[in-house]
Amino acid sequence: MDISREVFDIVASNFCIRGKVVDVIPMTSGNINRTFMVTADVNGGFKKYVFQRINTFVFKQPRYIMSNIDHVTKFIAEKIEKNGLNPDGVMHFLDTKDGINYVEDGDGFWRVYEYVPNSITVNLCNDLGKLRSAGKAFGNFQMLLSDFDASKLYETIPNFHNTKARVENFFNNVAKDECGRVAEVKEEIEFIEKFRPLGTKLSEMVEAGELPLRVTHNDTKINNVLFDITTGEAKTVIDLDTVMPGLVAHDFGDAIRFAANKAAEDEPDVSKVGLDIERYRAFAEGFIAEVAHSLTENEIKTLALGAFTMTYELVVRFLDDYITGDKYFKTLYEGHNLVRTRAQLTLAKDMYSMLDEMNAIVSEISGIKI
Ligand code: GN1
Ligand code: MG
Repeated sequence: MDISREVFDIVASNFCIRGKVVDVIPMTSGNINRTFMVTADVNGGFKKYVFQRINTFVFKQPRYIMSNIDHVTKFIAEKIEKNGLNPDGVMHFLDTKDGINYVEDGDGFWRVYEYVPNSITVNLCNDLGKLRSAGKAFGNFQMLLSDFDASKLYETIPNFHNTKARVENFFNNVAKDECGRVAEVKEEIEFIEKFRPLGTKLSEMVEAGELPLRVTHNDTKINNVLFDITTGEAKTVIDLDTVMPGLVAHDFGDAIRFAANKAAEDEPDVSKVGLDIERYRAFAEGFIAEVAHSLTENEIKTLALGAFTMTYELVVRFLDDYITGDKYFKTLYEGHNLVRTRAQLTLAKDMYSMLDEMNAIVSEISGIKI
């Protein structure tokens, strides 16, 4: 490992973890931050923590994320306590001796939270019960924050899901072609151009005031849900780095993009990629049951389009990173971002061909004609 054991000892002592660090296991999921499961021997009993080093290329102002997280987790924790709900329903970040929830030193920007016992994350999931439960968890997360004062939040990554701005930026980078990679991705660029009107429709609707902004999670991959190992039910939603004002359709859509795909986000064999409509239905049932009562008709009518939009947006983002030299997303091998692009492009096309069916399912569940 490129980070020495000593660094973990120093971070642990900053967060007042009194025991000795006895084990550090890198966790591979997550395309941005570095995450480690750390075990400490506290008075002869082992206690587990999750240590994360924030990617400061992506998050230019990591203190802002931690301020958002502080507000959001405290707000949810209060609600949970008031309503007698399961305290595992929110993450508990540790404070340092100075009473702040991060440590910044020569080795980076670190935060620590307590590992939620008996919990597990999944990447690919074909268990419909789990998908329904994940849908409920993300819907519930949004409902818990429905009366949260959004003016307390920093916009940690401006225009994060402004697909229109991302496409404009992408074409500027195509024109620059700084790595000389544009010639080999002509087909993918044509796809982005062809589907630009549909892919940027939600951004246009926001500009026209046709969709409300709410406090949303913005990174609703199923591996950002903790499941109870015993019951298989979702316990809590994690990765709160991008909680910001956003669209309900983005949260629904990004979850579908990841969890209702028959293959991994970066599957090299695109013949395996496609939308599994039963997984889509299961997630939609859980999510819509939680949020439908508080949504406008336009929001419900754009949920399925949100899935296409987020998949289209990831085509743009992965390809943008590829042609600008792979600086944003962690890559595991040369060309990884191009493999991701092609998998997402295949999925976006599949969703496009199934949009009517996807809308029909939302209609059936919500009772709103689309
Ligand atoms: C990143 O770090 P992770 O894996 O939760 C990215 C998301 C992308 C996702 C694609 C801050 O999320 O927006 O959808 O990769 N997060 C950020 O897998 O850019
Ligand atoms: Mg993330």
